[in-house]
Amino acid sequence: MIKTPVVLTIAGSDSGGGAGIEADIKTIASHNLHGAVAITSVTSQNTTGVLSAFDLPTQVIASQIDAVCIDMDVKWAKSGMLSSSDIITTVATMVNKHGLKLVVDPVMAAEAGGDLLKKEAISALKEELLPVSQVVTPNISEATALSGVKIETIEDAKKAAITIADTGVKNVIVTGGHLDASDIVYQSDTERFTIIPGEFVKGGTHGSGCTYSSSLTSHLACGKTIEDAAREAKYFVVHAIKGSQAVGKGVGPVNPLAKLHLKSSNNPS
Ligand code: PXL
Repeated sequence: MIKTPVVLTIAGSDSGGGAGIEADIKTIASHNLHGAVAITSVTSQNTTGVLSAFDLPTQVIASQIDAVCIDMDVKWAKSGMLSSSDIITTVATMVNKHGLKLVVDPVMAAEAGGDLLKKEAISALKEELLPVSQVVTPNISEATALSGVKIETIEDAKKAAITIADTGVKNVIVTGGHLDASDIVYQSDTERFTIIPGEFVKGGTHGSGCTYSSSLTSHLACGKTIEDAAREAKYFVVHAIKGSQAVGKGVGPVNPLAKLHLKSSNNPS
């Protein structure tokens, strides 16, 4: 029997169910893979914003990662909300200990507002976690925070990607938000850029970054190249936004299961 790949998500919980570990697990499951979790922080949150965040002790985070990795054959993991430099140091140590291939979603803020990363932790992200990671998936504002490059054009995004790759991370994907909604994939070993074209779509976007990075990690865990995985993940997140359901009073959550429901029920929407 062929073993199902296990994807580990190391991320925060969103009580509103739209982003964070909740989005990750839905996304990984809808790629027909097994998702395992290490929760870093418990946020009290809804579609209008973050009310509070409680970070778990670093030993508890490390012990969740140990528990999963000593039992299951985990090759690929993704990280989301890692709110402090202590948590980032712990995750970097565990990535080395278990030889994980890591996709970093450098989460800094919630879509509806609210900081999810302490400002002091940005240097730990650059100095400790990115050097041991395979891919980082910043949006425009995260790419600016990581590189110091103000991004207004695709050329700016390329410059930011090269600067971020200087940390040692092998691949940088600057996602969405450009004038034409395209993503830019930079592979540092070949210095190759690939532009993944996109479209702006209407729908809830809360959790779109988590969903994108989980889909990307799932495809990489199945052996896809970084370019193919980036194409598939973009396609996946567009459907999750288009298929979002009207929930809450603020920024609506993406629906990572939208495509499954369309397939199974002939739902015309
Ligand atoms: O989408 C970024 C994100 C990541 N992790 C958690 C979140 C959010 C956004 O709200 O709540 C826990």
